[in-house]
Amino acid sequence: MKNNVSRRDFIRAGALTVLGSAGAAGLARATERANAAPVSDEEHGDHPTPTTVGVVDHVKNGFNPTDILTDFDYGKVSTLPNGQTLREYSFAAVDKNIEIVPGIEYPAWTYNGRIPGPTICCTEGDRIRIHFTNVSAHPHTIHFHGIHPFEMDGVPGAGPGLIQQGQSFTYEFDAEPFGLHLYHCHAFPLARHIAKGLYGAFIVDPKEGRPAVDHEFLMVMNGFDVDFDDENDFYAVNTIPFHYQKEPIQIKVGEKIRVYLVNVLEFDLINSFHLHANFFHYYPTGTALEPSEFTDTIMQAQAQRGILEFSYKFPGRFMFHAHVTEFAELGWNGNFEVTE
Ligand SMILES: [Cu+2]
Repeated sequence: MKNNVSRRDFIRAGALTVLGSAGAAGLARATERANAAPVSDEEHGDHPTPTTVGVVDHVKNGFNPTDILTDFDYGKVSTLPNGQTLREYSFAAVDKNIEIVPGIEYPAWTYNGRIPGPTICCTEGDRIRIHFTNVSAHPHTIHFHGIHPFEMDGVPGAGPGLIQQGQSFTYEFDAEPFGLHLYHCHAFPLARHIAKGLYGAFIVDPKEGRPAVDHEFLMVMNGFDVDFDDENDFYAVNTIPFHYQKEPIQIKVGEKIRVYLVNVLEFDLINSFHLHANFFHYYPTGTALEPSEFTDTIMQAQAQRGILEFSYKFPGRFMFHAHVTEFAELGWNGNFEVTE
């Protein structure tokens, strides 16, 4: 069905009539300003892009995107009789309302009540064991990217197939190959199950490790279709639009930074990442220890991912954002605050 109302019309109209929140109205005003042409430099003020007014309730949401940058989860660790490291995780599929922008709650489907789900971290060759319980109102699975047996593929028709409400299953496999991967629900309709929030990052370190850095950050590029017309209304890194614009990521001049960047965006074919006033080394899928590119902008289709490494030469507040301007204006932009 072709909609006569554009996404931005929806945001304006929705903010003023249906959703009626001050925050959404603020976004509408900001978006209108951004769309009005020409806009004088004076009107832009200190804000290079639109933003929302106010903040979402991170406590009620149960997660904060600032924490998700670094909450790498190594699981409950033990050693198997054969000497192999075992990492165990408990995952529950949970229906939960998430406040995406101030005043707008999205009826999400989550792993463990957060979007993205836990960031699984391990070393190549570790045994991964995921105790999965579905307490959502819909059937779900966990499909991991990586190399594993058919019955652990987490798709309908493989192993237990769909995990129904109230049921459990334990996914178990060895982590390979090393690299930056992801997991997501593979129930159908697939786009809806992913867009609702059932995904996360799966990081497999090489046995010899990666070179030491000062900061490692996880960034999952996502978006939300809050009116269910199969078009995204908001875009973000780690779920909350504009979050790192309001709360810049704190780093220092010369520090080595590694970003694990994953694109899970549904409904739009291409996402992108652009770093201001800097260049980064790029390792596609993280499956090699030598970068393939030295650049300031990369693009990723859905489920593409890669590792970025860089340092800042100068202090300042530097933007990073989708180079698709529409995505940036609807939430996918943030800042690194670089100090001496
Ligand atoms: Cu699902």
